[in-house]
Amino acid sequence: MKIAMLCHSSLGGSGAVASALSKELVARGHEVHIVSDHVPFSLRSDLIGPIDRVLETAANAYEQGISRISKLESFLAKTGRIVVRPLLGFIESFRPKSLMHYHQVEKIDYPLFEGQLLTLTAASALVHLLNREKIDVIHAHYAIPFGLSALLARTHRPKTPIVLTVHGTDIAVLGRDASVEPMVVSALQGADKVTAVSAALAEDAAMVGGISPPEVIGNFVDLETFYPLPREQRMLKRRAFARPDEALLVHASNFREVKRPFDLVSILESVRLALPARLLLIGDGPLVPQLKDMIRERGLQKFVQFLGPVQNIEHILQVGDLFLLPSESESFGLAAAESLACGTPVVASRVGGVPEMVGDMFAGLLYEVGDTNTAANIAVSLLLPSDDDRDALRAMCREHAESTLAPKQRIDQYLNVYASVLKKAPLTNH
Ligand code: GMT
Repeated sequence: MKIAMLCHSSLGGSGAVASALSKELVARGHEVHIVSDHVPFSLRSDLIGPIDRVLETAANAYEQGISRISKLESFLAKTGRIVVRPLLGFIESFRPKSLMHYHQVEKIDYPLFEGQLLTLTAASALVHLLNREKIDVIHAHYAIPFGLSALLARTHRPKTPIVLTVHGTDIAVLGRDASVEPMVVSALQGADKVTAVSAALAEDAAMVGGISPPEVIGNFVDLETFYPLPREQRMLKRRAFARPDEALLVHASNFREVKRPFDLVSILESVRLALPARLLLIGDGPLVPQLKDMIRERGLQKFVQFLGPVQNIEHILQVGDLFLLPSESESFGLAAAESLACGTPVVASRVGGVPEMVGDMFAGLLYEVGDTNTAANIAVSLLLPSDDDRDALRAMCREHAESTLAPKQRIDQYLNVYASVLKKAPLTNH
């Protein structure tokens, strides 16, 4: 199957999910065309790594060969065409083929427009792609702009089915913001199939869009990348960030209001009343400057480290003692799920899809949004026990991840969704 995957490139769960899904689909022999404004963060090494550079060089060499042959072809145009055409076809069959492709959404530089018109430029990039390739399914991630871009592109190719996956604030925040809400509704109502990353989000999307509840396809984690380290190795790597007697709390996000990053500081402060502890912060976002001010005002600079965006987040999640997720709203909590797969327990607010993701086994580690005292108490109760007890808890986290977050079933579900929309639209444009 050939899938056009529209997704955000910036740091964040929806781009990470679209990228991970693309890799899994390619591994199963499907062809994926990523349409985005930059190469998505987690696909950088896949799409512009050394292998691609080698492929690019090989492809260029091939192109040059073709242009020489084309000259020869025009020279032999009158008499030799019959010989040259099959020769070209033969050479084409040796052209290096990759199943993962990237299509740049261009920036529009026209002084009349104040902002970027991502919805339109993404739709245009998609139209160009649809004109060039026999795309079977368009899979848009995030209701706006990409759900809408897909609908616009489809005015050129009316029979290409659209699958829309909603991820979180596209519904919970933008779906309730009068400035864009009608467009969120259009994206939800216009797609052939909507999927949501948790049951809580599916319910919300149904309410916002006036549609029947989307199919739930939870996010998944690459369990071979996100895995627990043996205790000795973990303690060794952990030394880069904390002393052996200090607890290491970890958080990763895009530091927006919805993530409640200031709660992290309050939790750290309370935990430190009971035991020595440090906080590692991964990612970047608009609230970072204010967060730094707060940390300074509370005299906690020595105990908080900002790592910024991290490409291989697993190396940090593996060494953490706890992952904190104090969000106001969270449809799934991908970084927390990755943390569980690394064996690191999660203390999180009881919101959205988080209870579904952590399951009954870890329901006791959830607290009401904003109740940082309870969060700190839970954290301390997990940090105080013996090394053996903490290792047992780490093993339970991993078991939970293996039984609920493995990719296979989720990829099967997406492929079934693609098959179902294709069945409904049997007359393709090809
Ligand atoms: O919706 C957002 O806030 C952005 C989005 C993203 O791109 O990071 O995050 C959402 O999608 C992730 C992947 O499905 C989920 O793991 C996050 O829980 C979700 N964020 C929120 O719901 C706040």
